[in-house]
Amino acid sequence: MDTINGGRAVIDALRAEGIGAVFSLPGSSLLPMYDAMRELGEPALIVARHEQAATHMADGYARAGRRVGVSMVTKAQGATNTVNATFVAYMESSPIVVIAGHGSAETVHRDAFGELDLHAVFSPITKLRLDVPMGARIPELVHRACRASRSGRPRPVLLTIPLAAQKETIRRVSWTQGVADPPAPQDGAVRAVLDLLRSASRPVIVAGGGVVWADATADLVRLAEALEIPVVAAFRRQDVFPNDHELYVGVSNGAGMFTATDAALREADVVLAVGTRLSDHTTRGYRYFAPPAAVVHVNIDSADLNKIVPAQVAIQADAGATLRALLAALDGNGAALRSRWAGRARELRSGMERERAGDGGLEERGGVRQGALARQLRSLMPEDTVLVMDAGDFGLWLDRHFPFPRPGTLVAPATGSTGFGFPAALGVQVARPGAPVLCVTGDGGMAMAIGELETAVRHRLPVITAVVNNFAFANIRDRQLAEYGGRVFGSEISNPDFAAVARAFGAHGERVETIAQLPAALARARQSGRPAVLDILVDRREFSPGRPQPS
Ligand SMILES: Cc1ncc(C[n+]2csc(CCOP(=O)(O)OP(=O)(O)O)c2C)c(N)n1
Ligand SMILES: [Mg+2]
Repeated sequence: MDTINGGRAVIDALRAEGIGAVFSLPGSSLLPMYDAMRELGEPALIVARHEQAATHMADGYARAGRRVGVSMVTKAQGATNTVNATFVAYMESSPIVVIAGHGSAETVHRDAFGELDLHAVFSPITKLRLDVPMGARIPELVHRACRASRSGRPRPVLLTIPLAAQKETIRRVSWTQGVADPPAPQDGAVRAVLDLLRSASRPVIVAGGGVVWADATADLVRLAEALEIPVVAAFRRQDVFPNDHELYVGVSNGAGMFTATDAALREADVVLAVGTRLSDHTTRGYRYFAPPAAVVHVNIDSADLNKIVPAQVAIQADAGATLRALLAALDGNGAALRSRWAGRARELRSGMERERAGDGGLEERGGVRQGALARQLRSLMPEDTVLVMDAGDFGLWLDRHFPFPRPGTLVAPATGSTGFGFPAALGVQVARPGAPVLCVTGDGGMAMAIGELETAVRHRLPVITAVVNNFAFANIRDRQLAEYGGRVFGSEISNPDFAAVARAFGAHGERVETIAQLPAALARARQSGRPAVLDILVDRREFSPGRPQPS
């Protein structure tokens, strides 16, 4: 009989799932799986310096590679360290599998070392929680965990595997599985959408991450062009539609959005919301899309339909399948419909362009200005660069001045979790080894994940990180300035020289004090072929677009 141990069975199953990398921090409960990875040489084992970071890496890997990301962590101590990152992946529909070591049958319910009710901890932040009861069940449950996380709405799955099961000798089995077709819309629903459009005079398309996961940007472009409908990207999902397209009118981001974007959403009478959950940010605090606007909501997860925004037509289906069904039903007859609103998209678009061009804050004034920084980074980095954003106020400048011409080139935390950016960028680089990866993070966010510089150096991940350094949690400080009578408290920080810190870790590091220094510094960073940190000293007094100005 062909036998292997349970740890090897886990790794064989991950390989069969096409998983190329496992992000981890070691613990004794993982060692049979480590031993199998050592022996086989794959998947690549990426060892991080904190389990939260390892799990953000798995998330970045999943989003950039459009496949399952695996975070492998030890028992309770390691598993609970992943909670924030698992929450982010849950809220943002990213398919990760958290594999956690676990106590065995002899110790369960005895509060033994590292024993905790992980189902209770993970139930609000995973779509499924599975415990391996014995070695022989490993292949089945590893495959089930991967499949569940990737199918339907992508989301995290927890899989616990006791050390004893990993040590068991089991029969080697091979696993084959069919992949179900993603759900397509009913004909009646497609006709109802076209009927609604016949009554529209100011329609808008709102597109979210579901379109990227369905790989359906080309279909979205075709539909938008056939109908000449303006397209708005959901919060932090700008890469869903080419931003240089004449029908793109901006991202709905709650604060600092272009007037034209706001107008497209506020004035819309028919809304085609595709592959988005219509979050509080995308709907600007649920103010958009109220009746009499008629909403068509397409989402693969029925739980998101009619949850907050009432939909006239609710379609539980794959974004790509729905876009293609609409195109087929139009059958080249979009012109008749669009005559009612032709020209509106062009008007909105030129309004947006005018506003962008007129944005102040580009001239130097005691530190780099962030509008200029975003523009320069865009023009200096190639089109296929994947931008990985952290959460902080600098993001509002990127939203206005860093356009995405290509789909799948933005990885950004719509949950606003600070500390996501740098580790996620490392996962993105693992998923796309040759691609330029640019991480833009604040000084607050960078310090939250600074130890991962060592991970980047050890695994030779040449991510370029721009630290927007304003010596503050500026998002918080600026609210105190504007809303708390200028009483700044607990939101200003001192920082190390991030460039020197990077060099101490063995990475490339440079300080940038004027925008004129940026092109050469960025070129040297790229040429170094190493992880690189540019510590960019920005104007500390600068307020972000859309934030209330201090009186
Ligand atoms: C995990 C987490 N903790 C706290 C916050 C609250 N918060 C929102 S923005 C922000 C400031 C981040 O500072 P920095 O990275 O320097 O960006 P800046 O706002 O200065 O541009 C903080 C602390 C958060 N969003 N996420
Ligand atoms: Mg800051």
